Amino acid sequence: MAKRLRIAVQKSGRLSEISLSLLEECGIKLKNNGKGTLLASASNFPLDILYLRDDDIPQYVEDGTADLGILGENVVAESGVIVKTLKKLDFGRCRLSLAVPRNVDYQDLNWFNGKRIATSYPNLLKKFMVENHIKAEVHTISGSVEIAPNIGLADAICDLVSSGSTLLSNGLKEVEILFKSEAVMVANQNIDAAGLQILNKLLFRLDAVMTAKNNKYIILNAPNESVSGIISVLPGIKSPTVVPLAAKGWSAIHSVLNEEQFWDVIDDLKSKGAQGILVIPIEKMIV
Ligand code: PRT
Ligand code: ZN
Repeated sequence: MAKRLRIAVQKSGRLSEISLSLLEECGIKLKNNGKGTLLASASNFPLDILYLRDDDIPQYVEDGTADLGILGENVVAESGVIVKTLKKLDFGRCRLSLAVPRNVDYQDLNWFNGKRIATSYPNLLKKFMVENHIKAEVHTISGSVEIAPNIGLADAICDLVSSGSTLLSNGLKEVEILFKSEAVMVANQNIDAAGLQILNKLLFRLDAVMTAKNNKYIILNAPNESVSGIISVLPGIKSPTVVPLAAKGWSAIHSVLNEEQFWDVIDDLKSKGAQGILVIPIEKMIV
C-alpha cells in the first residue's frame, strides 16, 4: 500500500477549525469527515486526519501513532514529550501567566513564597518555580482554574491568558508571564524516507499559504514623474511591475507588501503621489 502520513488535530476546541481550514487551504480535501469520526482521510493527498483531545496529541506523536500533530506549544511543553517542532502556525496565540487577586499589592516573585497556586500546568509552573527559587504549593486542577482564589482553594493561579477578560471578570490580575505560546506543527522523530517526502510536500504548501497570508498584492496609479519616488519605498519581492495607463502621463504600479510594513508604506506612498491604491489578498505565494 502506498505510504500515507497521519496528522493529529484537536477534535473540538479553539484550534480545531483553524487547523482544518489550514489543511484545506493547502489543497487537501477530506472525505468521510462527518462529526464523530475519529479518523478521516484526504482524497487527493496521502494524509489521514486523527481527531483527538489536544492533551493526547503529544503522546500519540511521540509514540508514532500519529506522524504529525497540530497543537499549542503550551501543551507540548507541559507534556515533556520528545517530538520535533516543524513550524509555528501563527494562530492560537496565548501566554501562560501567574495571576493574583486584584487587591494584592504585588511587588515581585517573592510574594509567591508559601502561597498556594492552582493550575492545569503543574510541570511548567514547577520548572518556573525552581528557576526562580520560589517555594509555593502547587494545586493541580483540570478546569476553571480562574475561580480557585474566589472559592478559597488557592491564593493565586497559573493559567492561559489571551485577551485577559477571564482574569478581569474573576477579580484577578496578571503579574508574571511564564511561557508564550502559539499553535505549532510537530512531528515524530522517526518518520521514514517515504513519509518525509510527503511531509516536505505538505510543508511546501504550508509555506505558500502562510507567506501569502502575510503579504498583500498592491496596485496603485501615479503620474509618471512620481514613479521612481514610489518605487523607492516599495520593498516588493523583486522589482515592482510598472505599466502605462490609457491616460497619458500616468502609470500603474503592481507590487507585493508584507503585512508588517503595510501601514507605514501606505503613508509613504500617498505622500509620494500614489492614487487609487488597491490592496488585494493573495491566496498562495511561492517565493
Ligand atoms: O477538549 P480539549 O482538551 O481538546 O481542549 P481544551 O479545553 O484543553 O483546550 P482549548 O480548546 O480551550 O484550547 C486549545 C489551545 O488553544 C490551548 O492549548 C492553547 O494553546 C490555545 N489557546 C489560545 C487557549 C487560549 N488562547 C485561551 N484563552 N486556550 C485556552 N484559553 C482559555 C484559558 O484557559 C482561560 O480559561 O481561555 C481563558 C482565557 O482567555 P481570555 O481571552 O479571557 O484571556
Ligand atoms: Zn485539553
